[in-house]
Amino acid sequence: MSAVTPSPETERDAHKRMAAEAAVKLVEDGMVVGVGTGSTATFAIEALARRHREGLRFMGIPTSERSAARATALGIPLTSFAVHRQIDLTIDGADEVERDTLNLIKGLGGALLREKIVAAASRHFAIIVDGVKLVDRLGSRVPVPVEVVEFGLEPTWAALEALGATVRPRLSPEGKPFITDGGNRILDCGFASISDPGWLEERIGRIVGVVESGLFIGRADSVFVADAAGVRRLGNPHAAI
Ligand code: A5P
Repeated sequence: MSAVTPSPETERDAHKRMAAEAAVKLVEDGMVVGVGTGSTATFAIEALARRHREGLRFMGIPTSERSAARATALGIPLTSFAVHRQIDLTIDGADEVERDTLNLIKGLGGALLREKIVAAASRHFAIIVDGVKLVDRLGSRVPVPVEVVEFGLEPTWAALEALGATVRPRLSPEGKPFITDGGNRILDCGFASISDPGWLEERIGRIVGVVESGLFIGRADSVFVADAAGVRRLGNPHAAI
């Protein structure tokens, strides 16, 4: 049997790891921690597992089945909203961060609904990204993922187009319709450049058939950004944790 050589960490991966490590330093004994989804959040899960092995006591609430499985495999104790209604600190990735406002686009990993529920229940919402994700205006690099129910997908799609979106249904790597943890579909909505993301979030949310959008407006308390120059923290450095 030939040994599988792990692929070397790319520069971007190294930046994601640096941002994750910096944010995980915020975790304190006894906290309930929201556990994000995606490649950057996976570095945070690894750092959380290491701190847990070192003796830090905390419990996690995961934002996806994928992250729950990874956290469990690494020995992180998990809890649920049935036991803890409030989360002290959530650490999650993002697909775009608007540098002046810290508004976000999330959901390219497909977990936006649980991510937004977890963010809304968090006293502190920390975002971890590599520098490529910082943008002057949301929508410039990635579409806005919109989670919709399967029934009536076509009129929901048309309503999103009426808002100016170029709509593409999300597919799995096998080319089948992508199904979220909640059993819904995702429509990726290109808006080119979004001048009023708060207005857009509100208008998308009013469409019947929409479950949630990947616009996270006014939710991030701090953003850890890593690039070749190191890690910097944006937002209020004195925000309560
Ligand atoms: C998951 O649904 C997303 O919101 C992720 O947080 C986001 O896509 C960032 O993922 P990466 O860290 O893999 O870029």
